[in-house]
Amino acid sequence: MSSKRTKGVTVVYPIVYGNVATLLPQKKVPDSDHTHKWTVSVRGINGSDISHFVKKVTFKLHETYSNPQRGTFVEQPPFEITETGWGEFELSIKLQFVEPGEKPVSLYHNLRLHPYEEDGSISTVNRNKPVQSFQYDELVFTDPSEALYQILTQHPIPTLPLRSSPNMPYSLQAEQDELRKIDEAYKKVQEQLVLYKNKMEKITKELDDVKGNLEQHKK
Ligand code: SLL
Repeated sequence: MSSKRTKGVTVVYPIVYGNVATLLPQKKVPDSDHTHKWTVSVRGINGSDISHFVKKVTFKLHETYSNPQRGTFVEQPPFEITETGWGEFELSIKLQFVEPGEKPVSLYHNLRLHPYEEDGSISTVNRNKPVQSFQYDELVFTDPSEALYQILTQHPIPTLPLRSSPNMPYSLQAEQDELRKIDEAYKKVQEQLVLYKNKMEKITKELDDVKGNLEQHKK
């Protein structure tokens, strides 16, 4: 493969990674305290195959998993692993590309097993329903090698639809909404900062006044 780099070119490939989890029927795994079955996966949006440019995906699990499972790698699509367990943890997903010169990319995912309510409590009503936790991300290849550029552009790169639908929550509209929310939250934080700064200035002034009065009394 040619490792010559294509200068000034950026290829963006949208992906989705995360997990689904289901509650295990009790006593499903003999002699174990495992409560859930889960699958972690990474693929292109719309479930598209990424194996034309991804060579290997390594899933690194929590240290409570025994050694063989802890660093499981997959070299064929689908890039996913299924395990059972009892707890949630952050796992890493390392992507290596078909072009060895291209730096691997590590993604981090909080494995979710429980159906959480808005307030953070675990929903008892939805306890038996499968839980899903996925996130959208973009692989950004800046100045990729010529070979990788060829591979990436010879296959269709999925694009975000304009609007979300029940089985496709990611869209340009959702991206805009998210950006707007971040912007609003940023503004709110700035406003709060000004408020607190003013409050602090007032309190410092009051404190100085009290100190001044105290000095006057001492004299
Ligand atoms: C917790 N901080 O306490 C987390 C750690 C680890 C989950 C969760 C191991 C399974 C096995 C397993 O499920 N680990 O022993 O094979 O919730």
